[in-house]
Amino acid sequence: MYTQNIKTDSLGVKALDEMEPKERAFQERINADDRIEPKDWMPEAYRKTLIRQISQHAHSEVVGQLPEGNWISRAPTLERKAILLAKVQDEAGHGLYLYCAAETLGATRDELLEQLHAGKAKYSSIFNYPTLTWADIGAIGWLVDGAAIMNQVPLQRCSYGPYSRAMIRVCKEESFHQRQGFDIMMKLCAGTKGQKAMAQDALNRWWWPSLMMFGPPDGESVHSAQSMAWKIKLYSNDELRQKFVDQTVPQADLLGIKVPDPDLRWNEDKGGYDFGEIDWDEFHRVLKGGGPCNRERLGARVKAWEDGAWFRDGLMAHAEKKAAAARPMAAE
Ligand code: FAQ
Repeated sequence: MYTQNIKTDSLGVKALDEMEPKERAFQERINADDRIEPKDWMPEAYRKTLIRQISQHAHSEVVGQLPEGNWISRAPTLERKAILLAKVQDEAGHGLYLYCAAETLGATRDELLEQLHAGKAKYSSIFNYPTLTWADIGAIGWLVDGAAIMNQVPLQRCSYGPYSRAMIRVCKEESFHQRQGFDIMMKLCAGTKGQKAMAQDALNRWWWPSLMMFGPPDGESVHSAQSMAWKIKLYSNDELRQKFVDQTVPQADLLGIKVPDPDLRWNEDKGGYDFGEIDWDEFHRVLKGGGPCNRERLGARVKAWEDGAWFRDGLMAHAEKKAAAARPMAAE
C-alpha cells in the first residue's frame, strides 16, 4: 500500500522507493531505456497519458489536412498541386498510424473520434488559423512541419514501442514536407517584389502560432514532469521551442525575410536566440475554441464523419456477409 505522505521530487513525481514493486519495476525499465509494449503491465496513468497525447497527435494530423487542402485546387502549377496532394495524403497516413498506436492501449477509434467531434479532445492550436495565400502553404511546410519534426524526432526514442516506431516513418515524411515548404518560400523570395512581400506576410502570421505549437511554458505545463519521468516526453516544451527558434532564424535570414519579433537577439552566452514574449492569452483563447477557424475545422471533421456513414455501414454489412459465409453449415 502507498504511504500517506508519498515522497516526490521537486516537480511532484513519485520517488522510486515510494513505488509498489510492480510500478517500481516498470519505472526501472523506463530508466534503463527499455521499450514498453502493449501487453506489458503499465500504470493506468501512463496508459491514459499516452492515449491522450497520441490521440491528440492523431487528431492534429487529420485536422491539419484542412488548411492545406484548401489550396490543392489553387496550387500555381501542376507539379505543385501533385506535391501538395501527396503531402496532404501523408498527413492522413500519419493520423492512421497514430490512431492504431492509440488502439494498442485499449482505446477504440470510435471513442477517440467521438471525443474529437464533441470538442472534448484537443488538436494542435496551429490548425485553427486560416491559409490566406499560396505563401501560407510554404510557411506551413517550413514552420509548422519544422516545429512538428523538432518535437517528433525525440519521440522516436520515447518509452512506448508502438508510438516510437510510428514516429520513424512520420519523421521521414515530415522532413520531405519541411523541405517542400522551404522550397516554396525560396521561390517566392527569389521572385517579384509582390511574391517576396507575400512570403514576408505569411511569416508574420505563422511565426508566433508556430512557437505556440510546443505548448505552454515549462512552469505552466501540467503534464511535463510526469511525462518526462516516463520518457513519453524527452525534452521540455521550452527546450524544444528554443531549438526551433535557433534553427529557423538563420533560415529566415537566408530567405531574406524578417522574423516578426523586435526582441529577437543572438545571445552569445547561451549560444542561442533570446526572443519576445509569446501571447499566451491568444494560445488559451484558441485552445478554448476561440481561434479564427476552430468552428470551421471541427465542423468539417464532423461533416466528413457524417457523410461517411454510408461507407462505414457498407463495410460492416460486407464483413458480416463474409463472416456468415465462412461459418460452418453445422452451426445453423
Ligand atoms: N495545441 O502540460 P502540457 C503536426 C494542451 S502534428 C493544443 O504541456 P503535454 C503535423 C495539452 O494537450 C502537431 N493543445 O501538455 C502536421 C494539454 O491539454 P490536456 C501535433 C495544446 O501533452 C504538420 C495542455 O495544453 N503534435 O503538426 C498545445 O505534456 C503540418 C497542457 O499542456 C503533437 O501532438 C497546442 N499547441 O505537451 C500536420 C506531438 N500545447 O490534454 C499537418 C505530440 C499544449 O491536458 C500539416 N504531443 N496543449 O487537455 C506532444 O508532444 C505534447 O502533447 C505537447 C504538449 C508538447 C503538444
